[in-house]
Order: sequence, then structure tokens, then C-alpha cells
Amino acid sequence: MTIQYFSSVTAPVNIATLKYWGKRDSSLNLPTNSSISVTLSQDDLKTTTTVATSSSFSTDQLYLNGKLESLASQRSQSCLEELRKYRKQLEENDPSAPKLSQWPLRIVSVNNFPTAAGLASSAAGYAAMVYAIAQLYELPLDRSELSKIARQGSGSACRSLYGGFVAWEMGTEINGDDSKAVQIADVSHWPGIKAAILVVSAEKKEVPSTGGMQLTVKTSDLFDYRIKKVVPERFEKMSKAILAKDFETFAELTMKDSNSFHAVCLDSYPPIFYMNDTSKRIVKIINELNKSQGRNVAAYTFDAGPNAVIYYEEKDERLVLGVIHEFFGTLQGWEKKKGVEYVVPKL
Ligand code: 2P0
Repeated sequence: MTIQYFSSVTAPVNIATLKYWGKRDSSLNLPTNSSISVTLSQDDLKTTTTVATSSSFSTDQLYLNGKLESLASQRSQSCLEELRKYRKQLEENDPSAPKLSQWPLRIVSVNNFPTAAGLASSAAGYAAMVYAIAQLYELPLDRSELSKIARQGSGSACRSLYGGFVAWEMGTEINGDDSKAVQIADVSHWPGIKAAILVVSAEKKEVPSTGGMQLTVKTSDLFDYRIKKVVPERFEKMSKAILAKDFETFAELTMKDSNSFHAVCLDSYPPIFYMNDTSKRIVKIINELNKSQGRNVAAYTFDAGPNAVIYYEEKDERLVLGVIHEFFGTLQGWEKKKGVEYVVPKL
């Protein structure tokens, strides 16, 4: 009889409110600045990954959304090597433990949202893969330790190991040992906060993040100011705003940081455009809404694509969704209306 071991997990998408953009070491995925994100609920945008290992498998295999994909990239190999290294240590300490580190893995991963459309699919994907294999291997590592492995797959993946409000501390060590995710606050700390995702386009993004950020690091004059002055101050203020449940400040910092990130993209040479005309319309609508209320009732943020995430507090849901409804159509699941589809995940 062939013995197989299985493990299955889900990892949710995280959406940065203080953006990671720039690497100081591209093989270890060490960032040029710390970042902050909000992890969406497990019930909504997520990756579900099942891993199996068996001595009867011939090679490592990955199926992503039903398609056989390569695991040959350095990022995937780094994650698998690290996880096997830890498993091997465990086997050396416990000779009765099965030698799973020597067996091939079969990884089956499914996203319930558009892949590579600027919706952080690589984040949920690598977080789920690392977490599933760590469970399969019964590794005695906490989430911060696992975040360092997931980071090597995709920088933003380290933040999806935690729920709620999460910081990725850039760290200073050359080997990346202190570049890890930590939880600022659990989602129950600020239960009233919500997010609406406006899917302007589900197409694959034109400029992949890795290449985009390397171009920015190399060519943008504004970039240095962003990482040395803007982000460090904003990191402190945003962490405090989250702990104080101060939506006014959180919203302002979130919108400013989205603007700052897209400004350094535009300042790259040749320039990188992620936002399109619909994205810009969303910015204007949210600004007008906030102005009309005399306070920030909503905050927009855009990643490496034209899709928007709108943060708001539950008490303002009717107002915020009403405005979105007015401009873009009904609010039923992923229904397509006037160029934007939207979903309101639970946080
Ligand atoms: C973020 N983004 O903080 C920022 C904001 C996109 C814009 O993290 O090269 O896919 O795999 O480390 O993590 C997208 O970058 O890049 C990203 P790699 P990743 O969420």
C-alpha cells in the first residue's frame, strides 16, 4: 500500500495600505521599506491549497487553477528548500518521523478571484503553499517564522500569514532573518472596518510587480525620498491610527500612500501606469464623497493594477455603497455593470 500524507489550508488576500515597492535584495525578497496591510476574510478572496506527499510520486508538481505550472523558479525553489530543511532537522531529532523531506510534493492550488490582476494572488498563493507544507511537515514554526519563508516566494505573501492588520517589518539583517510579518491588531480589534473591491479589469497586469519595482528603484528620483522620509513616518502614524481605531487618519494615510506609490511608478523611466481612467474616476468620486461629508468616510487604494479597494466603516456602509451603486450599478456579487464589478468581502 502506498502511504500518502495530505494537508489543506486557505490563505486570504491582503491589501496593502502602506505599500511595499522596491527590493534591496531581490533573491531574498528584502524590501526597501516596511509596509502595512489588511488581510481580507477567509470567506472571500482566498487561495485554497492542498498538498500531498508520497514516496510513489516521481517529481514535485504544482497545479494552479487546474493547470500544471512550473515550480522551477528560484522563488518556488527557495520556499521548498527552506521547508524541507526544517523538516529534515525534525527528522534528525526524531528518527521515528517519516522521511517526508525526501519525498516529492503534489501541490494543488485554486484562487477564487482573478489571478495576476493586481489582486495580490501571488501573496495568497505563496502564503497558502508555505502554510500547507508546514502543516504537512508538522513544523514547529510560528507564523512570523513561516512569513520569512513565504516572503521568499513573493514579498507581500509574508503578510497573508496573519489575519487583521499586519506589518511587514523590513528588517536590517543581510540574511533577512528579521524581515518578517507581525500582527499589529487582530480583526476583532476593529470589527467595524470593511472593504469593497472594485474590479475595473480582470486582465493580467501589463507590468509585473517584480520588474516594475526594480525599474522604479533604478530610475525614479522621487523614490529615495519616499523610502527614507515618507514611509518611515507614515508607518508609525498608520500603526497608531489602527491601534486607536482612528479612521480619519487611517483613511488619509492610506489614500496618500496609494498616491505616493503611483507617483513613483509614474516617475520611473519609462513610466509605469497601473491606474486607468476608471481608476481615476473612482479617486475623484471618493474625494467628492469625503468632501461632502466633511470627514473621511472612505479611503481608496490601488495596487499594481487598475482595481480599487475602498475601505470604510460599517456605520457608513449605506452611504459609501450607495455612491458606488449610483456611479457603477448594482451591488450583487461579481455582477458586471458599467465597466466595474465589485464584491464586498467580510473582514
Ligand atoms: C504591496 N504590491 O505592498 C504592493 C503594492 C503591489 C503594490 O506587493 O516581487 O507580488 O513577488 O516580491 O509581492 C506586489 O508585489 O512582488 C506588491 P514580489 P509582490 O502589496
